[in-house]
Amino acid sequence: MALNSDFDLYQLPEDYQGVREAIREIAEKSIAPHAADVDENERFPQEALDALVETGFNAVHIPEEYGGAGGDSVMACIVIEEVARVCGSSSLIPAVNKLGTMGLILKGSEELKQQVLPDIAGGKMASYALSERGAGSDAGSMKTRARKDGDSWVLNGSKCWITNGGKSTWYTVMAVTDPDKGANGISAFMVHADDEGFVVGPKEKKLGIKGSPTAELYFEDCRIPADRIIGDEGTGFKTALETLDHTRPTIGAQALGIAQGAFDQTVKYVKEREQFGRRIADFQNTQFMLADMKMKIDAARLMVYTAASNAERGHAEGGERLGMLAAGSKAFASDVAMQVTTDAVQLFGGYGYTRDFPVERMMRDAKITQIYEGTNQICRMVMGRQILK
Ligand code: COS
Repeated sequence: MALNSDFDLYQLPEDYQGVREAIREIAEKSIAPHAADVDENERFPQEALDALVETGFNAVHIPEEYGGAGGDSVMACIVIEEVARVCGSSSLIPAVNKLGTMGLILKGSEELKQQVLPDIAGGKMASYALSERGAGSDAGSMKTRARKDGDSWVLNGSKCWITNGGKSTWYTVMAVTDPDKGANGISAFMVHADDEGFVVGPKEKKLGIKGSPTAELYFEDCRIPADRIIGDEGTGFKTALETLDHTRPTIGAQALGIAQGAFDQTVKYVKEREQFGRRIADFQNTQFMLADMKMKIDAARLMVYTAASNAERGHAEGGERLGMLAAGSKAFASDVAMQVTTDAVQLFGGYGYTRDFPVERMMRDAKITQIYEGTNQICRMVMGRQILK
């Protein structure tokens, strides 16, 4: 499909347009044909991983000195949006590779970056392990412990709802190193899938994004070298939250892609479907619904790309606005994705409720974007705190 009126709003510089064209072509040719099967059979989208690795779109955010494309936040969002437009599960490959390495990129030592980042640029994957069964939105109440033992850290505990868990090679894991210091007693570590005492639990059975495994992780006296800590001891919670300030726009981009995908399918369908002797596109009700969907998508796109471009500047300025825009763009775009995909199913009528068309899958996939990387309630709380500061 041509890159059409989506970009009436404003033009991204030419380089970005080229990236969008390239990734859209790959998404349509190598990812879209498998999306329904990946969902139906709850299987990992290996075809998507292969296509993304082959073309260097698996982790565009990795700096060039570590073998990556050195793409900025805007470029990462373009890639994620375009993959999500055809397959929500597959878009978690570039999105979670960024989430799983952002803390390291922001705060890690040069040696640790050298150990991990070339792997991810080369096609291995990374995940982010913050949440626990009893510590979801209240991430600071985590119980997983890390204790220093000679030249090692020894981790004990568990993490849950880990996107791409079991498929990833590297994991950014937050654990308590000093229980008396609250949020300032949490540290961040890089754990490798082959580390002693690292165990992947069963996969969750989910409503959507069924191609991306979501697993529990167990740390059973998991021993890692001392230099696998990210930054200083006690800074891990802040690193985790700063990471989310950088990656919430990527979830906004994923939501935006899902919404755009559902919208594109709907526009095509209403021109073909006839009822009462007319195309359903000819009814004013249909046109008004399409107009509302389009307005919401356009507004979400402006927010997501503003937040993404701000992430570059915000990082340089250490900016507090970064967190507010990141949270706002994620919450807004994901609410839009839920509304747009629900309206898409409505316009498809009975067909929309079946797996004969992709909008049903898109509606299920959209739901998680309102929940992960900070529920939309937490995102609003982050904004509220910042507004009233
Ligand atoms: N960047 C860096 N530091 C931050 C920060 C940010 N965005 N936000 C807060 N901090 C700092 C605070 O300044 C505070 O440090 P000091 O004690 O030195 O002042 C510390 O971190 C703790 O912050 P706070 O007291 O605000 O923590 P709370 O427990 O009240 O709340 C929220 C933190 C709720 C915002 C956080 O737990 C959160 O984002 N939860 C959702 C987690 C999430 O998104 N999970 C999804 C995982 S990925 S699927």
